[in-house]
Amino acid sequence: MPRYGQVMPATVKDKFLDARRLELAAASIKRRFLKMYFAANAGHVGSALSCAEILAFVRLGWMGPSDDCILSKGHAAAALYATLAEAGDLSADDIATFYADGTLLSAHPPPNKLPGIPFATGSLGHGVSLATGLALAAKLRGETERHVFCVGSDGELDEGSSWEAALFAAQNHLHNLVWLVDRNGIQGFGRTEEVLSLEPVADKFRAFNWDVYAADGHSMPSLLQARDAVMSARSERPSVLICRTTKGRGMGVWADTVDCHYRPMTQEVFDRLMLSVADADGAPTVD
Ligand SMILES: Cc1ncc(C[n+]2csc(CCOP(=O)(O)OP(=O)(O)O)c2C)c(N)n1
Repeated sequence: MPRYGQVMPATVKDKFLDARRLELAAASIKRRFLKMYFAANAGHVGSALSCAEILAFVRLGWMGPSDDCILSKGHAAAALYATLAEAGDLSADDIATFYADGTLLSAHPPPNKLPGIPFATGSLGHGVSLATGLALAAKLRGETERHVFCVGSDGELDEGSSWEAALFAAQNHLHNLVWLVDRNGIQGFGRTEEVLSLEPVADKFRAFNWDVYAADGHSMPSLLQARDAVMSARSERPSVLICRTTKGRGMGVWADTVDCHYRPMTQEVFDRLMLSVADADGAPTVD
């Protein structure tokens, strides 16, 4: 199994895949992690389905070889492992160890053991601090081309540490930092707006001196449009991309519910989801 820092062979790691190829990559990533979750009889499927396109887009459609990406919502680890497999950084044998005794592919990403995963994540509210540190280091070293991405959740915006990092990043003009928020509107025990209201979240980020962008987090054309807007802005501010998503997209009655956070898939739900991403010639059509 490769360790972080080694040079890996790439299969689909061409920089800036176009929308169609990214859609196919996202469908393949979903097939991979659905099988992983089903074999492990594990939960967090809805969280992974929420950010599958975002992860595929960042890692296969935006990141360059010297960039970093932190999955702050570490409970969606299987989506990250599947994305790394899609990029050729993990093998099918690696993937088969998900959740097994002694595996490196644990329920939450382990620190500095796998390619593309420099830190452990899963304790919510810390990923963006880690990303902010990497972005500051890159800036201090004069690595002007290097970007740092953080894929986070909306629930972890309840954590004060998220907003401390936001203040710090703006203060230090970390224009090389891009935070993608998976805005599915659901957190551990209910809807975000009922548990601890975030809206108007875009205005909050603006007040913290961030550049704010919005996208449909399941649409590659929308995400690519946002990427181009960020890259052409030439701003001194960090960027946040608020991605509207559906938690558990495609899970039938469990979609957009707290249930899809915890429940392992039944055979019926697994079959339905696999069918929805089965057509290798078509974009996933799960609504
Ligand atoms: C600091 C911290 N508190 C609690 C948890 C337990 N936990 C795991 S996932 C989750 C909430 C999931 O909601 P969200 O963060 O919005 O993620 P998503 O809906 O995108 O899966 C919680 C509370 C945690 N991982 N870290």
